[in-house]
Amino acid sequence: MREGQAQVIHRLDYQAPAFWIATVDLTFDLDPAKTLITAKHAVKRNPAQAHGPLVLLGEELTPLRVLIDGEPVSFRQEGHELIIEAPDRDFELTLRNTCAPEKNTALSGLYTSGGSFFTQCEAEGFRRITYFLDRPDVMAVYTVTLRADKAKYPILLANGNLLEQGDLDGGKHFAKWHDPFPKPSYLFAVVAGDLVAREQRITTRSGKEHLLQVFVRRGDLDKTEHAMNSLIASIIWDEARFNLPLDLERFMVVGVSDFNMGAMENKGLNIFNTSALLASPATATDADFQRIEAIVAHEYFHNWTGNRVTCRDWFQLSLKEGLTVFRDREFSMDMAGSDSARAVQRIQQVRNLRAIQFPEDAGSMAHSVRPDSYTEINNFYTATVYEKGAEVVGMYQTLLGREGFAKGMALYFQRHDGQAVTCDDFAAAMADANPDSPLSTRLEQFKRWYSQPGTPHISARGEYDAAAHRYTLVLSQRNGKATEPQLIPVRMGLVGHEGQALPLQLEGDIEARGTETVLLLEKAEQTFTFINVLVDPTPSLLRGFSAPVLLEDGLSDPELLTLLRFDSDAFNRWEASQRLGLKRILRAVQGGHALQLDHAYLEAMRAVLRHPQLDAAFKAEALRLPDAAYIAEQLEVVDPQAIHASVEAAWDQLAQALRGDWEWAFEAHQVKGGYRPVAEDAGRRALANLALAMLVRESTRTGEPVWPGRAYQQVKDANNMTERFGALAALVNAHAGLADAALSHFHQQFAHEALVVDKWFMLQARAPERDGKVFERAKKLLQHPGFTLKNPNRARSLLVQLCNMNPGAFHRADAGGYVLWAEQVAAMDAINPQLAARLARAMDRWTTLAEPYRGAAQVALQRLAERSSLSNDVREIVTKALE
Ligand code: 0A1
Ligand code: ZN
Repeated sequence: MREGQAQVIHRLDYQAPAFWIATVDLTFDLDPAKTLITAKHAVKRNPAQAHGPLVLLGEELTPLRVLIDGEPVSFRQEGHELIIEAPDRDFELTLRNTCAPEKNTALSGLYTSGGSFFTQCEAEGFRRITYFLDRPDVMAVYTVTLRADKAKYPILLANGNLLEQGDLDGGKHFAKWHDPFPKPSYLFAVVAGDLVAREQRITTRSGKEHLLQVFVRRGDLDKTEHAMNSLIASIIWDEARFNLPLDLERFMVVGVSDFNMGAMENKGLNIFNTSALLASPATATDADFQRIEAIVAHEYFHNWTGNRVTCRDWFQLSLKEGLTVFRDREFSMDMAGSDSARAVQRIQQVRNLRAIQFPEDAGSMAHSVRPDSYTEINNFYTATVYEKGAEVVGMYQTLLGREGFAKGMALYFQRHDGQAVTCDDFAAAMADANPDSPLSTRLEQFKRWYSQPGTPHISARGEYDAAAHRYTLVLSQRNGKATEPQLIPVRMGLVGHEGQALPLQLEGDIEARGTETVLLLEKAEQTFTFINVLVDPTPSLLRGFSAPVLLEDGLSDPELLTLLRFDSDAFNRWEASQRLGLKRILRAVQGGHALQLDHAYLEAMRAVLRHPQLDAAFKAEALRLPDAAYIAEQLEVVDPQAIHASVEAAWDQLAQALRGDWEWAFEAHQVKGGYRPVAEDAGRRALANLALAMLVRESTRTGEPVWPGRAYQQVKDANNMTERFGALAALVNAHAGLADAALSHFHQQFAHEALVVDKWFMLQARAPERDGKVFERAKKLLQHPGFTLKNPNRARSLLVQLCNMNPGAFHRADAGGYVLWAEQVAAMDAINPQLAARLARAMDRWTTLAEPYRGAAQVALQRLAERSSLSNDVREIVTKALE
């Protein structure tokens, strides 16, 4: 638990540090119970502040000695501060302290996992290793010596290059590492343990040789090939696309099973959650393979966007995160290959944005991409900073074009390599590199994307004047959380009845714009008049989701069906499918009646499924119904059970009406031959899995045994995890009679594969609720011998899946979900505050709930808030929820 009162930190209070630390020399005597750290720092005063003590930060540390230029000096501790009387000149500071890695269940700082040592220093973990100016604008060159028992910890790693290693007395050994690049403390890392490595030597474009290593526990080496391939592909891509080479002789990646996030970009020594690193066809699904490729790339790309150029302060987090997510998305799209596969990636990004970031931006934790204040920075590793931040970077590219964007990147590195900078610096580089672009004259307005929270609502109304051949489009924007209009790039086209892409000519323009253009919506309301429009068009707006907004264009069903059939933009074709489904679900929920899908909708979905040209992956996305969280965002008062009932009814009816088509789809999309994690095969498996889910659902409803039997057989016989897990999910999600038998078979088969057991928990916690059975089962699983709050992956698989991702099971009229939530947040908070705070966010949107949920949620929140022992992390979330 934290000492002292939690402070609110404000962006505008930023001040440069009073001291700089140029070099850091650290020695670790590693022992799980008590590790001794000796630090030598070259400290310089910031000339702007010539006097005063040196104030270092430290948490959960025991200080032993403080020396200045070799002489003991007096110091005092106040809360987390170590206050040292310091001379008015440069000096060498020596510190000695201890910490207790095996007691560190928060997984921030130095901790043990599976008998090895790991560190996690972002955002403020370095201060849990030694006293330091633990802030990202203090950049130092590090030299690190690790000493440890040789038999228990044969591998000793730190950032940079290995200078020396050798044996010591008493069965110990040492390794000395030096990282030539100045870095902030949050990028520091060490690893020590009994690990094995997959190695690969590569030569990059410049002719330089590099050693790539992926370290994992013995037994996991056969699951590292995909990560290594992804790393090599990332290195090649960043050099080709952005001219950014690998700057290190050695690049190491390490897997750890206890980790709070996906992975961490420590300079030259990336540390990964095993769930974001290990994959084999037998244990990982297509989605896992894809996620691993993206995360390996993400961490690698941070080497430039984050490490070579870092953040001045934590308010600038999106400077590195939004940009790096943008870069990993571009990479994944290039890796996916075909236009259709790229569109599917975009669809998945947007689905995720809408299900997670939109609710965040409308809820109690709403904040801008560059927040103005925080209490606990760990709470700001959010979908807004990452995903909306990436959308903002994507809008630069939309406004500047790919080449203009690349020029902006080049200028950014030319100006800021080796510096700690701000989002304003990035924006300035983009604009200055493109002086003639629409961005440079509107930069201040564009920057509102960084400062204003909330999702802008765009409303669009079109009118066709047949006599004058004019089409008038009125676009307006409003944002309940912000006051100033934002600069919104609207990529669009006009589609004729037969699907023709109509030529676009705006009144007042000298040149025609082809069949697709980007309109700039910069005012609260703006009118765009297209001339020479020969037929009544259907507008296709926001193609590729060109801005992170909610669009209300009032399109009729026939218009949506036109777009679904003909739009040249695959994203908007998908969007039309979603809108058709969404409308029907909302009508039922708002009207308070049972959902009944109509013939036109069902036939449209059948046509998508049977379409001779569309790719399987696209079909699987178009046939999926919108997520409950996104549906809820369309409503002012949310009844989670009404949404759940409508969505379930829609699935039932799709399963029933298209039964013969699902059978065809299942048979026609079987992938022959060995497993390959490539987009085309993955698309076929995705559609076959959806078809199987529909068939098992329909058979379970009618009591017919064939498809559940086939699914059960597939759980037993599949030669890859995607098909095996797809079949298991089909049975569990349909509440089929064979689900239990399939679950035990699966558990038995994979009992020793922790990541697969996580899937087993997750599936049960996330199944669509029916008669309270899912909730009851999840509650029972809390007592399962394999369950623990100490392993973040396991805890998330059950609790986050249930509370944050399964509204139908979580929101109960008897308040049971909220009671369980409050208990588990409190229990987890005593172990791992960061993780507890994630779970606490299940209540972000409680104020929009209908009764009796709203009242019960408030009571649960208040009860939790009354506890005196809450961490800053959970306290901030709960306080904001109750504000
Ligand atoms: N910078 C990492 C994410 C990360 C953040 C915090 C962590 O520990 C609290 C760990 C990882 C990334 O973007 O990949
Ligand atoms: Zn990142």
